[in-house]
Amino acid sequence: MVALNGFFASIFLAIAYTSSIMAKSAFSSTKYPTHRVRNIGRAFKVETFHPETSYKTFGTGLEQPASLVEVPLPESAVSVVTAQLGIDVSNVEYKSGYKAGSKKYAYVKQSHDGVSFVNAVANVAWNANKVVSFGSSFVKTDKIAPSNPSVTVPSFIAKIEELLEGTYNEHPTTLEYLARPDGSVSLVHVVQIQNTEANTWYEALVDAHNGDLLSVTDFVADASYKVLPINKQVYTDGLEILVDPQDLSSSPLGWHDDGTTRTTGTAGNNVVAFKSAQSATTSQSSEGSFNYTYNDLKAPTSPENLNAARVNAFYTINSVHDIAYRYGFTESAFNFQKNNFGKGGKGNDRVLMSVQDASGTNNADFATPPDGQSGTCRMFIWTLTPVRRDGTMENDIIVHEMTHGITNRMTGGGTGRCLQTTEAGGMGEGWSDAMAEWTEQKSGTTVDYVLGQYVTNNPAGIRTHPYSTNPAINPLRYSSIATLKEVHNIGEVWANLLHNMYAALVAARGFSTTARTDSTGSEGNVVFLHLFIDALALQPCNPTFVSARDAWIQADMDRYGGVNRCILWRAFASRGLGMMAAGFVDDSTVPDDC
Ligand SMILES: *[C@@H]1O[C@H](CO)[C@@H](O)[C@H](O)[C@H]1NC(C)=O
Ligand SMILES: [Ca+2]
Ligand SMILES: [Zn+2]
Repeated sequence: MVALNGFFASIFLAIAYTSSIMAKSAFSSTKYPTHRVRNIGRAFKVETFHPETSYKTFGTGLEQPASLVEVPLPESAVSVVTAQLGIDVSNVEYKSGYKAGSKKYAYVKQSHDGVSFVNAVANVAWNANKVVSFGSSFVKTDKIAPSNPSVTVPSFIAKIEELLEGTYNEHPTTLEYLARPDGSVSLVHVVQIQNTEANTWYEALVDAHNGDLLSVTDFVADASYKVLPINKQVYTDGLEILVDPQDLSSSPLGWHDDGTTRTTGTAGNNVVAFKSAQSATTSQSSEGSFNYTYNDLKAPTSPENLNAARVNAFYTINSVHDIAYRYGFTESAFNFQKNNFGKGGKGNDRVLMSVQDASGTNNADFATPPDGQSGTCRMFIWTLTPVRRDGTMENDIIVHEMTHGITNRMTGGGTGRCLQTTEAGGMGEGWSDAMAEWTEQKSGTTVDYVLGQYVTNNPAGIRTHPYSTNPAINPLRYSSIATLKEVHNIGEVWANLLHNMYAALVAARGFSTTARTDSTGSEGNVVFLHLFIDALALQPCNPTFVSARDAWIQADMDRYGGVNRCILWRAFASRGLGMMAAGFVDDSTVPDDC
């Protein structure tokens, strides 16, 4: 990028700078429309049932009696349902409906003795005051349980919590009827059971006459995504279909719900991934599934590839949101969300992720305005290979960009103004590379790390050296900055310091394979990311290497009582950022007790 907006930080300044560019189911498919078997927890299997739905459409529509045309929607809905089914108004409960131009929609539930049904519903649609469709899953009630419960919620809650491996979340319980596969109707207590660690959230339907668990609603069944998993780096590592990858501790309503709107496309509370216009998102390929296959022998812009790219962008930005949230990049710490759920900070600033952005090539960038305004990421197509490559199919680039948003927001309190000096901007590039590396290290053996090798089709990637603890592979030291002028080159020095710190912490404290969704461990990679995020909030506006180092030492004191102090000092000192380092002159001093 040449003309840089002040807010934008690109993955590398210009292509010329890189010296080395060469340029489910155990039952028959006949039950698919009405049943679903879910495995819950370690050993529990439950089959849920939804009575068969009848559906009629009426072409140009059924005339309604003139007397019904002007009545409110609930009344006309109930009258259509009672007429269609030949039942009494006391068996129909209006639920919701709305008007859109000349069209009207209404949704009702079956009801008995004033108790509504969970799974017996009907819907009516009108156009120009004529009924155009009617759907119903109402059931017979000749085998229905009494409407007065004989067991209470406290009498069975412990058993249900154990079965569903979660805890009751205090959401008010309800009493409803449940239609059963054998034609009977049971009275149920409806109770929400949640487990934020394991990412589960169920509605338990418990028999109100004997306390048995009869069915569940799975609130988390958002979608499956064919993507490059966050711990993989590049397209050639292989796409996988991931089911429900969202972390409900970080995104309580999942990735497609902002509390007002629920989408089935690549737009949600944390990010909207689009091309050209924010409305140009990718929709599910089938219900609950984003199953698009990227083929890099075809142009990135071919329709299937574009869809796959938007899905991967949506997935990766959401994943970084969820990981960083666990470690402290929350609403009150100025993160990017549309709805903040009353948890502080300013909302309405989800990330706008522009995929295959037409304004550039061979790069990517991220603009970080203040908290309350959306971060904007632009991903470009790379032109260095005969068939062009899409930066969106290389996760290190997406994670690098999203991390600009994290560091720019968390340094200096959400203003977006505090990584503006060359030195601080350089560290910004370094943190971004280090975060990409953090997501991709796979074991306690810390391996050297290269960035940008797929889009450039060059194993050496886009930086001057791999990140490495070996000075023969990466010789960069604090003093190297004296001769480096460009932020990405300065960033390499910082990223390599962070790589050395990471490797030392993992060598000393081990490696957690669940660090992305569990920030409570004592392993080195968990400790590293805590200190990374904590230090951002601690450090001054426009930090230097020296003040950023001091913030890491302080972060360790604050969170861990300083137990990692000597590990950190030795790592810093090994690359010239010892106690007396100043003015880009190396120093290898560590505290006396280290
Ligand atoms: C995804 O799509 C492929 C190709 O269309 C198909 O073979 C596969 O079964 C689908 N997988 C899922 C889980 O939807
Ligand atoms: Ca915000
Ligand atoms: Zn960058």
